[in-house]
Amino acid sequence: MRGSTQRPILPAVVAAALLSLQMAACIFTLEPPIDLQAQGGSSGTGGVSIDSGASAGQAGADADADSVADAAYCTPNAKRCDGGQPQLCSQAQTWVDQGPCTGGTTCIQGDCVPQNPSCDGLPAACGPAGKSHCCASAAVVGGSYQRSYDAVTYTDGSFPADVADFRLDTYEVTVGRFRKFMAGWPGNKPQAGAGAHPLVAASGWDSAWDGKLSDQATLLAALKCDTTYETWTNTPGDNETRPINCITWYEAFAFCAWDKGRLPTEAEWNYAAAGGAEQRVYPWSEPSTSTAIDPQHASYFVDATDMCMGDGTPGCTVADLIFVGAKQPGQGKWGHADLAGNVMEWVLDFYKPGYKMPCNNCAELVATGERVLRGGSYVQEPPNVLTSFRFSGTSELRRYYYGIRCARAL
Ligand SMILES: [Ca+2]
Repeated sequence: MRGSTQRPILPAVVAAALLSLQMAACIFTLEPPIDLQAQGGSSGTGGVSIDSGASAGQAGADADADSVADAAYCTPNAKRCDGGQPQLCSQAQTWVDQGPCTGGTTCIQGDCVPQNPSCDGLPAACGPAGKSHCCASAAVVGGSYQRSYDAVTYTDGSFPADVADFRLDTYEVTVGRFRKFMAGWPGNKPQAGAGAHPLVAASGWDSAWDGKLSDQATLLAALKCDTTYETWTNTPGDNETRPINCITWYEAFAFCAWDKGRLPTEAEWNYAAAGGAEQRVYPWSEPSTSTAIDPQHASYFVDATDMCMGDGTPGCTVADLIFVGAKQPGQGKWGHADLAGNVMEWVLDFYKPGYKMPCNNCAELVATGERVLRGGSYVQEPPNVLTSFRFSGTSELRRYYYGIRCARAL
């Protein structure tokens, strides 16, 4: 979608309710309330994650004992690290090597995850069962596709793009990860050129932006941008695995640069959400033209009666900023969570109607006054959490439905 209607009709809940009335024909049957803690963990790439710990790779007299223990732990789809490499338990209950971790990643609980500072010492408490590493970052296989085209809701195929292989974090940045960032603030502000996209010239931090980053006391206060919906707390609380919100574009950029990553380009973000050339309507759409959406797939604004159903309960509260990755059925083609809804996510590009052309790993870096956010949020209706939908806001804007997801080198 492009043109003025995709500009940020920004959503007081009241406005969202009014819009939802207009979109009544698009509302689907509601599912029963969801028990977030009971979801997932038993299908697909899920399963129990087990770190084999110190016993892995021991030789000699311990070997037999280890093999007995391994057999006991090896339930199909379970994962572990062995000698620093991920292993997956087969249906025949045999540990199978998954290949070494590459690209600056390390094996934690059976997954290759970036060695980035935001998860240093954090418990693996994200994902469908609350046991996955919050810094999990899934590889995206690059290719060619049409930006914002899904053959159903938006049918303008005029904006092709090529995207190289990259890594996109599986989850939105959590409060817990942002707390690590704040612990070093402001000493960890980005240096000039930091956080650059390796294939996009002049995409790193510009020292002219240094003044956009505040001191710690000011930033701590600013993170509390909405008394009802802010997720930040000055001491660890119940929101540690909810998405951080109330973030400006500059802070999003600074976080990802510090965390050994970068902001994704709009083309990359859209590519991951659309399943690349599959051109999915929603991240989970299979077939790609399926317009099915329900509260088991995403946290979004259902309708004027139920409003926010992210937590399985009608009405909107901070609990509708759901624990990242809680809704396993909503995962995208490469396993990313919450690409539709929860918080909308800053990307690198400036917003302009249409798209930068041509686009071979492109980003719109010509200033237009506003940056792009993608994915919609828990206070947007289904049409606004489509993979094709764009929002925009000035770089300094801070909203309770703005959040962060970082990209990285593969
Ligand atoms: Ca999101």
